[in-house]
Amino acid sequence: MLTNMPSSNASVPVVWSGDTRLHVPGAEVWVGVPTPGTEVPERVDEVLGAVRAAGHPVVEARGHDDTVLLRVHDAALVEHLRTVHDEWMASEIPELVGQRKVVPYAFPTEAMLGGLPAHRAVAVHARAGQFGYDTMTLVGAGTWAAARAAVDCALTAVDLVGEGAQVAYALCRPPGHHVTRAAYGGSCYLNNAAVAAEALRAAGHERVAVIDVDAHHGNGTAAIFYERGDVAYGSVHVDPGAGWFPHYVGFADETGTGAGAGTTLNLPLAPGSDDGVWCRSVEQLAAWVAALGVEALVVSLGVDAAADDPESPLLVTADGYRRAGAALGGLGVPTVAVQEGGYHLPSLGGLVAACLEALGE
Ligand code: SP5
Ligand code: ZN
Repeated sequence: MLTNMPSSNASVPVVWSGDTRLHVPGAEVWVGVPTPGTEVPERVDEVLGAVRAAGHPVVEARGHDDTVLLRVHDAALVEHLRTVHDEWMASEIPELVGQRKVVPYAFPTEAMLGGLPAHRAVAVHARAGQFGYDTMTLVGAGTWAAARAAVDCALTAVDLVGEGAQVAYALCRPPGHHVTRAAYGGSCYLNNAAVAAEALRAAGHERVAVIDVDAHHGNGTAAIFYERGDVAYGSVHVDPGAGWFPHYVGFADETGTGAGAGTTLNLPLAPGSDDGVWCRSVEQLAAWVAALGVEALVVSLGVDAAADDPESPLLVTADGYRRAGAALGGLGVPTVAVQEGGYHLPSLGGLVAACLEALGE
């Protein structure tokens, strides 16, 4: 076989949009210190290059209206993200302190309110903390356009599955799984995976599952579906109990409530976990959703569990991601994979391609 030929005959349509590059994080503020953002536009180029080299067809995202998006998120969050940067730039803040990206500084938590009813904050720099729950996730001039384009990528991938593809992959950026119904954070702005799951429900699949293999627990997706029996959420991630983001949730005792009782499964792993236990965990998640009788699958495909990734202490290899793809593809249900994290530019494209190769077989 010629070495410059695609190494796989697997063919998974890849949906992307050039607009996803418009979000430029610049700094992220961590423990009060601006550090270089790792969720950079070049991530898109790396993944595109790798999936093209592997022979997957690449298609442009089609525009979709807000119908499904507004089933997942509060209208107030969507409106905030759409308008907040313009409002920030029109405020005194850019001239006063030179900050041209939206960064919250105060948060209307129960700790601040102490039971008092919160009024709408007039100052945009205060309102930023109503919708953003951390200081790492800045909103710049292109953030809304990119986040909304990522939603279109996810919705187009769902369309392709509806049109007969067994598997489609959405090259979403910025990622989404940390976004709850009403607040953004964790380098995420709109929850692409939750939108994909909701769109699969709307397309007639009665039971849908999200399997999240990003290194971090997808607290946003988990919360959105925690009380629902029709969308299951399963995740393998670095143990928040070992001190890792999202810190407060993602523990094994979170199993769902109400109609969603038993439809959440968290598999936290110790820092330093490698292919053996990680792949067994992905296989356990696959067996669990099969037992639930799931008819369609969303994969939150973060590749930051990789050994070289700067944002997590897991030690997964490309072979591990290939085995994960095989386990998930083995479910044999219509599947939409959505890009989440993955920050090591030299390797992240190959990790995505390894997973897609097996997922599409
Ligand atoms: C989608 C996704 O993978 N989000 C990851 C969010 C976790 N970020 C936690 C960051 C903790 C501090 N990082 C310091 C590195 C500064 N660049
Ligand atoms: Zn992550």
